[in-house]
Amino acid sequence: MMKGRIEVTQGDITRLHVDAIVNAANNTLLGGGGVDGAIHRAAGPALLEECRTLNGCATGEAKITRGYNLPAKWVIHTVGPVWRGGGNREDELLANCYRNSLSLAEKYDIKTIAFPAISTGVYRFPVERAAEIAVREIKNFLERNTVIEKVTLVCFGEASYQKHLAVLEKFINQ
Ligand code: AR6
Repeated sequence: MMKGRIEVTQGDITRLHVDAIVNAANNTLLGGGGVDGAIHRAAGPALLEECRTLNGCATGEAKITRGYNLPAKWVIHTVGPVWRGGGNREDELLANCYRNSLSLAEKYDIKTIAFPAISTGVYRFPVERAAEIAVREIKNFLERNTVIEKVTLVCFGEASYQKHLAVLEKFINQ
């Protein structure tokens, strides 16, 4: 049953005491702005050192590192698509980010995981459309998986939070 295992919250993902947080990274995995910058700052320089050994990450794929100084034990780094109008496989690539991150979490026996709103910042993916993809993919995954107990979608700012909440309610009620 999916209900109760997926939640939407508002705040700073780097503060969460969960088994893993997901990073909305870029193809280099060598840091950047937004949530990526915040995660690297909070984790400390050892995170970048480990990231250097990973040889980057393709869009839609995911790689895992330790969390270092973060309260989270693991960081799952995924790379969302840059929004280029919607006709360049953006939806499919964003769905892959959620699916591949959750598969990796399952392999590492991760029970609680938090996602930021991947691609909806610097990469300009429309928030509502991204939220629909996120909730659909998480729901589909949780219906088949029994290891992951809780998935949190962490929104930055009230506008993003309200949009995600509306999408989650729609999915739960259908
Ligand atoms: N906690 C939770 N969410 C956050 C936080 C935080 N501390 N900080 C920002 N967000 P973005 P993208 C939200 O731009 O669009 C980086 O430079 C933010 O408000 O971080 O996937 C990478 O290196 C937005 O809702 O990621 C890449 O180059 C969401 O996180 C590029 O940005 C994602 O925004 C990736 O762009």
